[in-house]
Amino acid sequence: LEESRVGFKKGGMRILAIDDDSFALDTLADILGGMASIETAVGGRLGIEAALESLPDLIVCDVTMPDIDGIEVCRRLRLDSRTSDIPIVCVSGDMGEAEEVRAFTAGAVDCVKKPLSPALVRARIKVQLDCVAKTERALEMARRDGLTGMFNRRYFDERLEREWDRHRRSDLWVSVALVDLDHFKAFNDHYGHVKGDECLMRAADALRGCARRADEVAARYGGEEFVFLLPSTPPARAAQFGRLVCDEVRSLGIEHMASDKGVVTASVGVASLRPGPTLKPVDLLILADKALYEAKDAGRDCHRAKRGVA
Ligand code: GH3
Ligand code: MG
Ligand code: MG
Repeated sequence: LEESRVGFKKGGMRILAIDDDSFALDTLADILGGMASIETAVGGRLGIEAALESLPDLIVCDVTMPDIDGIEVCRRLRLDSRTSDIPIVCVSGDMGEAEEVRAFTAGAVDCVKKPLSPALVRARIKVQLDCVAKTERALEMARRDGLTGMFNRRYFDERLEREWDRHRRSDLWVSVALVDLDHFKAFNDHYGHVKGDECLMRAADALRGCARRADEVAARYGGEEFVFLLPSTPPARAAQFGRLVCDEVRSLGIEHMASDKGVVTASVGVASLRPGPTLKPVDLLILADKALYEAKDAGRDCHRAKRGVA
């Protein structure tokens, strides 16, 4: 869910409006209707539930509500990691200086006063929506590799850490596959860096296509190395995946006269572990690195798989 919030927006922006007065909600929906898709919730308790359920891009929340007031709604949504980054704009009829300070202290990004001026509300909300879009673009850039557009190592490491914690509570295997292009220094020396970059981009496209399950992550680990995160994947399936990756790179058929294979190939090291109390994510990568070394040693253009005992 968190993922879908920071990913490229497929639809438009979504705003959740919270108010105890359903007539006020209709008014708000009319004012904001052209700017985003509007969801409404009546009262603070339902508002918090709706926020957690739909993870909107922005929340507009009335301050004076009988069940849970808007300030408390702000505070609670701030404390929950799932909603803590969603900007909240407070709306109130009698917003004095002290109440405005309370709203900002609780985590609101802006305050608007009732009766609502449609033009002013739209202008202020637009500022917030633009800010959300800018932040999302920046987040997306921060987790992508510049050359290939793949996820980068930072994002991979974060995801591995998260999956690791999730798997620790289950009895499932988590697997990774390290992919290293063979004789790539020789490719650069023979064809030049520009062709080397093109080769990396083509390999990246092929590798991205290998990660078919929604929870699998393909990333550029650095240089001519790529890595896959394969959650809930037992050793046999992970090894099969390693073979598929090798086949995919070879079948691109990218000429490599400086390699004995004649085309660009990859070596793959696969590792599977069941996260135990003493193991860390880095142990899985160390294991994959050992398997990769064995694949290189066995003549390249092949995969080797290892499993660890938890
Ligand atoms: P091996 O088969 O043992 O993996 O040999 P190798 O030559 O692939 O490995 P080595 O680590 O010696 O060289 C990796 C090369 O990858 C060196 C570097 O110039 C190249 N490389 C790394 N990043 C990039 C990049 O972004 N663009 C280009 N064109 N080349 C890169
Ligand atoms: Mg390498
Ligand atoms: Mg290499």
